[in-house]
Order: sequence, then structure tokens, then C-alpha cells
Amino acid sequence: MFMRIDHVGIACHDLEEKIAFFERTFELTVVAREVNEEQGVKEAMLRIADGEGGGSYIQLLEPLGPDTPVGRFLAKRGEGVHHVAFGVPDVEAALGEIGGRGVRLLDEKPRHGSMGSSIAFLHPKDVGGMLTELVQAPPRRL
Ligand code: MC0
Repeated sequence: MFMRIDHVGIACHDLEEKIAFFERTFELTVVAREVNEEQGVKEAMLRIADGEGGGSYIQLLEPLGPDTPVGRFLAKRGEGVHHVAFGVPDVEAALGEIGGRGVRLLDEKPRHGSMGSSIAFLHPKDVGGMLTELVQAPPRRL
């Protein structure tokens, strides 16, 4: 079901400051930036590697406000790993299979994710405390 780790999402207070740190320290490059109003975030994707089914990335996330998933996470836990996202070939099919195995779905239907992907989240309490995202990359994405 999982083809790769698509990205690790990291919550931060200051996106520009954190991008500069990752570029300077790990020699990574930002390949996409987006404001996702529905998810309440401003985000940047830094490419780690390319693969057949899609790439893998570090995703830096700054909340658009305190009353958003990442805003609440920062207030409660501070900066750090917010979620892990796994690449799947078909997010809707994966949701059906995983939901059928008793895991609570935070999204019944896929939503818009970074770089044109379709995404859906699973409840962290049902996945060992890890907020888990499913990602279906668009066909052309590297
Ligand atoms: C909350 N909890 C987490 C967590 N966030 N555990 C692990 N990782 C996280 N990121 C825990 C809390 O500590 C709490 O446990 C319980 O889950 C309920 O959380 P809450 O305090 O009630 O907080 P809420 O109301 O913010 O809800 C958490 C929930 C929410 C995960 C349901 O954040 C959500 O629906 N997230 C999915 C959407 C999302 O995160 N979007 C932003 C990234 P205790 O033990 O205290 O009860 S968007 C994105 O990443 C896009 C752009 C993309 O990848 O393309």
C-alpha cells in the first residue's frame, strides 16, 4: 500500500527562518511553496530525492493562525515533527481499505495537498501517536 515516505511535515513559527536553516545546514532546495487556506498553512517543500512513484521531501509548515491544526500543535507541543506522509497509488482506495481496518479517517474524501497532490489524514491516536497523511502524487510529478 505504501510506496515511499513522501514527506515529513515539520511545524515551525517562522517559515523563512526555517527554510534558511534547512538550506544552509543540509544543502536542500525549496522546490515548491504554497498557501493552503483549507489546511490553514503556509508551506514549503524541500526535495530530498526523486523516485519512480514520486519524490520525497521535507515539508516546512507555518500556521496561518492559532486556530488551525498546526497553530494548535505549536501552542501545545512547540516546533517539531507534525506528521509523516506516505505515498500511495490511489488515496481513495487506501482510505477505504484503512478505514475498513478500524482506523479513524480525518478526511473521508481526498483534499488538495502540496504540488497538486491528493491527500487525506488518519487520526494520530489510531496510528501510535503519529499524525499520518496519505499522498497520491499527480501523474507528472517527479
Ligand atoms: C494533535 N495530536 C497529535 C497531533 N495533533 N498527535 C500527533 N501528531 C499531531 N500532529 C493529538 C493531541 O495531542 C491530542 O491528544 C489529540 O491528538 C487530539 O488533538 P487536539 O488537541 O484535540 O487537537 P486538534 O483539535 O487540532 O485535532 C488534532 C487533529 C487535527 C490531528 C485531529 O490537527 C487534524 O485534523 N489534522 C489533519 C489536518 C492537518 O493537520 N493539516 C495541517 C497540515 P491528547 O492525548 O492530548 O488527547 S496540511 C498539509 O500537510 C498539506 C498542506 C500537505 O501535506 O500537502
